[in-house]
Amino acid sequence: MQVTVLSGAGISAESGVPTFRDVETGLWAKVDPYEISSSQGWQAHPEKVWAWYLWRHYMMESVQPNNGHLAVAAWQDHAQVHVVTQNVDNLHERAGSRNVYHLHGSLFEFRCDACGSPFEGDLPAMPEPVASADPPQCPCGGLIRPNVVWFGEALPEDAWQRSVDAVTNADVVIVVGTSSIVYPAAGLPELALANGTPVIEVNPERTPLSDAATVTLRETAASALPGLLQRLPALLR
Ligand code: BV8
Ligand code: ZN
Repeated sequence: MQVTVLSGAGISAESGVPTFRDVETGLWAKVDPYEISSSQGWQAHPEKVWAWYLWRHYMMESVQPNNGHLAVAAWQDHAQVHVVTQNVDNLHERAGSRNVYHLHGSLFEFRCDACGSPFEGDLPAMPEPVASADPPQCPCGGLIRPNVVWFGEALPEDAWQRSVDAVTNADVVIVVGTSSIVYPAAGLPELALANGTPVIEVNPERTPLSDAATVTLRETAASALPGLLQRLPALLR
């Protein structure tokens, strides 16, 4: 059996990683996450965008995968599992998932904004979160940026293609912890449904996907995912 998981920030919420929604409450309440995660934001104030990403990068050292990530990794003993994630954290990999496709890039890769060469240097330290910090410079003079996909930027071709294949070949698609409003990622569950593949949504709140999903569970990732594989036959009857 092939299970494809589509995950968003909500799967990392119980690890203590703020979701895009929570961000408005934390240190970044004054910035709009959609503005700071855009190529316009980067062009306008790279030092603010750099500080936000570097803080998020370092924050990952103090959090752990939760029972939701661990359940998805454990499913690999019983099924072929592919994880398509909108998250830029590394918690799926740290939980043990092997096939992980990052549709929106990663906090753990950096590149030059001008010549595109990967940045292999030492990252500047960030003992505590700050609102502004100058990004390192590439020898070519360009600014170093995180390898994440900002609003208005194209998704990585390879991750996108692998994700479309993983959805097309799935026997069931489990959509967990995403508000399902950002495209083209949010189009993947629609592709599954159009192929007649059952889609199970796990989210404590309703989303634009909830009405179309085969099953929608108003539960959190860490509580719903551990027992979900066993519940599939009953859920999909
Ligand atoms: C593209 C990476 C084309 C960075 C992200 C106008 C102008 C320009 C573009 C557009 C436009 N109109 C539409 C678009 C397209 C745009 C888009 O969809 N915009 C939306 C706002 C309408 N998309 C793009 O721009 C994409 N690129 O289209 O390119 C193109 C093609 C060719 C050439 C050039 C260009 C790029 C989009 C990627 C943006 N980058 N992230 C970073 O992470 O910093 S998006 C980011 O927000 C996430 O990755 C995710 O995709 C999105 C939403 O976040 P979620 O993960 O869903 O999290 P959220 O906080 O929203 O929700 C959390 C959910 O979890 C909630 O539902 C909550 O109930 C639930 N939850 C909470 N706790 C739990 C839980 N669930 C389970 N358990 C819990 N405990
Ligand atoms: Zn360069």
